Amino acid sequence: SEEVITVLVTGAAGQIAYSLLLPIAKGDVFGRDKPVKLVLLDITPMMAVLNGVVMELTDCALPLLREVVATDDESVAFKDVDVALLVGAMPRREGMERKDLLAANVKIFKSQGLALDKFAKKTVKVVVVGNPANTNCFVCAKFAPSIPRENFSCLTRLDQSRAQAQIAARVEGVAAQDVSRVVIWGNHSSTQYPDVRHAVISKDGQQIGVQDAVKDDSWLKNEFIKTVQTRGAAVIKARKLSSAMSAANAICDHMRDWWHGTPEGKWVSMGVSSSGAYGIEPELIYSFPVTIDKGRNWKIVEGLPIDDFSRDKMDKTMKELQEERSTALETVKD
Ligand code: NAX
Repeated sequence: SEEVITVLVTGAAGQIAYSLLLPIAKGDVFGRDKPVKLVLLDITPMMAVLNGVVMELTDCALPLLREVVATDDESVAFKDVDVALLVGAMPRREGMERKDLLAANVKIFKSQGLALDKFAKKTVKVVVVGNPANTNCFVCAKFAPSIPRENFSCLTRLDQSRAQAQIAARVEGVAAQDVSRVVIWGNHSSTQYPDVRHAVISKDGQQIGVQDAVKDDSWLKNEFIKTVQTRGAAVIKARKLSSAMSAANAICDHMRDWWHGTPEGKWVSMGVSSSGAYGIEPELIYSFPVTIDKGRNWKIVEGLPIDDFSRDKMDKTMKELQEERSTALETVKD
């Protein structure tokens, strides 16, 4: 029988999922010749909306989409999944403290960690998108001890793409894909550190460092970093809704590179379990530059020189993650 990749998307009635399901079902992520089964999880009150999404997927009459399952039951949703894209989370409501949001969402990811442990394939690849993404990922992995820790990641690829795009907009005649080796360090939050100290622009067979191409260190140290850190908020302000198209696109980029491997010499940023590299506390889910081999194993790019400016920013975002973890562990202990 043919091999079908089973892909779970949570928060499937939400706005990111609405931009995410079509590229997956069309073969943009796993391959144009790879059939997929989509499993869509959302909460009970969203089942009618989710049914509308299923109707639309059906109406696309896609050649690779073998089956669609829509459910509000985690024991159904996580059964034998190859890939789990954990997008669903509780949105931040007016007057809600960051702490309240964290508490609500960490409970969701405890429950989904337990479900992964019990029902998913042990080879499952997990991408946590729902915020706070790093800490949710930490909790999810903790409650799925039978699944290797390397199989858990969280999304910081949108931050990487935002950084590449800002550099491209600043340097005449350069496109975002000409910019490589931008690194996102740490938390997917406003403390993240978008680092261009190792980044290069490749154009017409030539390579030039981003710092040399931009020729404005003050802009790179201040406005550039701030713009990337606060881009999500800027989109919300403009659209009155959070990033969805760009987030879905970043999820596809993240998952495609994980599934197929990164091209020779290319790095991508993703939130993964720290090995202790760069003095980051082991097992924290921290965004690092990684390369990925054909066996779907990622490896942190080691040995990059870190100056005082970077060190300070890398430590600040680590500290925020340590604090989030303490709050999270307090919340899930009973
Ligand atoms: P929406 O509110 O449009 O959709 C979320 C969906 O999740 C809703 O349909 C909701 O019913 C569902 N949901 C809630 N609890 C659930 C549960 N226990 N199981 C399954 N489904 C559940 O949000 P959307 O704009 O799609 O964003 C989803 C998440 O992505 C948010 O947490 C958001 O903060 C986060 N983001 C993360 C990004 C990243 O780079 N890591 C960037 C984009 C985005 O802001």
